[in-house]
Amino acid sequence: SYSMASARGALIVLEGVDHSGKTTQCMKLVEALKKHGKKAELIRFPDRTTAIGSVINDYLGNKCELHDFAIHLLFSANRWEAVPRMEKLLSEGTSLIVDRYAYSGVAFTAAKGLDMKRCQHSDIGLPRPDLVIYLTLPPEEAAKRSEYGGERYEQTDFQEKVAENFKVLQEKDWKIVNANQTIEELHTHILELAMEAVTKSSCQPILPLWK
Ligand code: NYM
Repeated sequence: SYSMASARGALIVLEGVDHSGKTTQCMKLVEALKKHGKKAELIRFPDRTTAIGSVINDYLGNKCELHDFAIHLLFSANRWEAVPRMEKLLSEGTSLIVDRYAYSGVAFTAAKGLDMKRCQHSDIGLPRPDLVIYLTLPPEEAAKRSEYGGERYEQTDFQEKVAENFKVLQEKDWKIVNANQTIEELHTHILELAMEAVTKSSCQPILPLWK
């Protein structure tokens, strides 16, 4: 008998500077995809629930200091430890909506002055997203949004450097979306892009990132 490969899920990443609305949009997107009969799950990086994630959480909360490259590698390891679960879910047909990925990893560490290529190295070979949605927002606009300045990295000048780095990492297939619109307007646009990606990627192989 023939075994038909069943449709895999899509790997969809939302990126953007802090307070661009990624988390809200990721949660709404998962719910909407489910309503449309698609299997979908939310994944966020850093995943603070693991042992590595708890060190990252302490670092972000200024409870400990780490060498810039050491914390960079922990953020990267926090993605690698999720890969087996991600691959399993994707192969079972569940689409993954990912709140930040390797692009945040590189954009934030490189904003401290580390070489961008060197920063990319530890994430080479991760599952490559089928779709990257990049939310843009002027940093001054982001700063107006709630609770800015709580964690490490939450300063306008640093966020400007991060935004510049995202531009360097940007690939031609990224969807750049202006986050300065209502939550519902933004959601409608993102859902449309995601539905398209779910359909398109279902019979395509998962490629390695940055290879
Ligand atoms: N961040 C996030 C990094 O510096 N490197 C990474 O690899 C990732 C995934 O962590 N300011 C930074 C960006 C944020 C901070 O993320 C916490 P969030 O999405 O606010 O929990």
